[in-house]
Amino acid sequence: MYGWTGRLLRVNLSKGKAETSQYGANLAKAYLGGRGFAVKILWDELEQGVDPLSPFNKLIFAAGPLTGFALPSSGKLVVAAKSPLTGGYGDGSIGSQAAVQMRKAGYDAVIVERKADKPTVLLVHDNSVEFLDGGALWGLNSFETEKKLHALYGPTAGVLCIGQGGENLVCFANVVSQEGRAGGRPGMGAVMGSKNLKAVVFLGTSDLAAAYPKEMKDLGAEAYREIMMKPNYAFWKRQGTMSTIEWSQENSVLPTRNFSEGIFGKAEAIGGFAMEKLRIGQRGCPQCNMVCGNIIRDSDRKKSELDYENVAMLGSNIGLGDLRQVAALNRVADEYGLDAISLGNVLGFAMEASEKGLIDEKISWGEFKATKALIEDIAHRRGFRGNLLAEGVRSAAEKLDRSSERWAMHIKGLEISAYDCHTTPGMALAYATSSIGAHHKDAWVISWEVKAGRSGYSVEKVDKIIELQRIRAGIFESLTVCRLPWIEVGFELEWYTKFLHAATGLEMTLDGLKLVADRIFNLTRAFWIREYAKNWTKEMDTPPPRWFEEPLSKGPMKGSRLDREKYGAMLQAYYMKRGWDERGVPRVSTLTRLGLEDVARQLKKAKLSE
Ligand code: PTT
Ligand code: SF4
Repeated sequence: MYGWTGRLLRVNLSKGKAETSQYGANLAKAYLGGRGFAVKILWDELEQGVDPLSPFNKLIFAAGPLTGFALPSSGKLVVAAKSPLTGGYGDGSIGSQAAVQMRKAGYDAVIVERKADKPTVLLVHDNSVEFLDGGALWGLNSFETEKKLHALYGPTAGVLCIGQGGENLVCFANVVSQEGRAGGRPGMGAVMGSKNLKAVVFLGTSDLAAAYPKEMKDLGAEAYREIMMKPNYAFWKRQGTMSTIEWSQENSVLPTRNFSEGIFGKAEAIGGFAMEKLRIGQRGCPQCNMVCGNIIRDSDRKKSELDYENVAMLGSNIGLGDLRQVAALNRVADEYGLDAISLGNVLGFAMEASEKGLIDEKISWGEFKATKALIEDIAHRRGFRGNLLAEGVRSAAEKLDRSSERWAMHIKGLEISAYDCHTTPGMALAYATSSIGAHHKDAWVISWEVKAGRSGYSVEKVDKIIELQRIRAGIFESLTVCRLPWIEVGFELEWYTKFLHAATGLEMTLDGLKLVADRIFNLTRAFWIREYAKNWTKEMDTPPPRWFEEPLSKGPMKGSRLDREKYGAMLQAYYMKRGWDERGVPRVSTLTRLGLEDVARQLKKAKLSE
């Protein structure tokens, strides 16, 4: 095969053994890589009902056939496992030298099984796999850990590691790399910690083999040039994702005080232009010429890399309007390896619970020092509140007071990312039907919806969401290239079919890729259904009551809220278009059409589908 290395590395941490296997072109063509490989492996190999933090969960690092070639923004991989936060399929995308080095070491994916009996660092150097004592690193934060590993293995080594959050099994701990790249929102860092795996280091020395090397070289050079010529490139380079703060504020969708409002009085102070004044540097993922990580010095004098989601969730959502302080919380989240989106949610939840007198501790909106101390408690699962919040808002609401479920802002257990949906039913549906819970990565429909007319619950919106899910959840997550060149500067999708051809020799049209995307999406859905079994209901695809019951009280969209009945009808229209039944379970005919006959058989045998 070209493009793909055709090799998987399977690591057994309890035995300290590793073995390589080959896979064939059929798997490659049917699932592409990244999320496609991850969900296929988890479906095939995980026992239904496995405890996500037990040795029997599997942690997967998977790249795609473009990863590591000299192509725009191709330095990403997917980290996946059954999620301890949601109990369903979980993954995240991470831009890291580790993606490039893993492929150069000769692997498209690494499957980590069982649990080491002591803290371990996995060192993968081409064909050599070593299980090193990670005892000296255990307890260090992600920045310290990475620094030590780079000192040992050189600056170009690819490192993925966890901070104290992952070690202490915080359910929304993620995996960190390169001091500002982080991935695996639904607790992939906790799964890594549960396996006593502190870090993975990749060193690869082989060149990747392309089917058409000359075409690949020319295309790559042309593509980098093309991106730089795009009209929005210059502004993107100035602000990256940070300009979304101003956009969200203008459109009343900036999450504010635990998603109770869509505008924030101090939005300007934490926005893209404020960031520009404080910026001291920029960095990004490998192979990228859009470098979007903007660094400022935080209120603790440390460097912190800012992104929209982090700033909104650790800023407006908790009522904090000082960008340097927001940056300090963001830095702490990276150090501990805690997902900043879920963290902003649990903090907002705690502040609201405090305001309503449901917890003893006083923690007020926008209070910096107390918030920082609370994050420390969460990362170490210290005391009642640290432990409670380390489980995420769904679990916290169940344990605290059932009335708080109304404003525990999650879908299927994953905390909502940074777009308030009181006024955007399409975005609410996109969150509700995402592959991993309430994340915007599968369908960021909101920018289109705001232009197209936000109040409607139309079939056109359903179509748009499905279209975006095919492109984003399917194509980008399986090729594991960054989607931002496409979204932010309008780098056309056709480029990716050309890249795929040059890398693999495969002639696949966009429609062909979308079919693969549907296969992956339905398999992911089947994974959730199998895990939740009899407890699966369509209510799992429904946003929290707050957006239906508590209208916005401020700004131009004052009085707006979602309509439950219309949302329900839109959800049913979505199911129908997807070929799912009225509970959102894929029909046998749908699975069969996608070549998932065995999945259909298994769901039927377990009496989970019609
Ligand atoms: C992603 C989610 C996002 S989405 C952000 S900011 W964003 C948050 N980043 C965090 C962080 O940083 N530190 C931390 N401790 N927690 C964080 N949680 C949040 O995680 C990221 C970029 C961004 S910045 C986005 S939109 C795009 N996401 C992509 C994606 O998902 N797939 C893809 N093929 N391309 C993408 N390109 C963009 O990548 P998750 P990264 Mg990330 C510090 O991880 O779990 O997917 O959640 O990966 O390398 O940091 O790049 O306004
Ligand atoms: Fe990474 Fe940003 Fe480049 Fe995407 S645009 S590859 S997130 S630096």
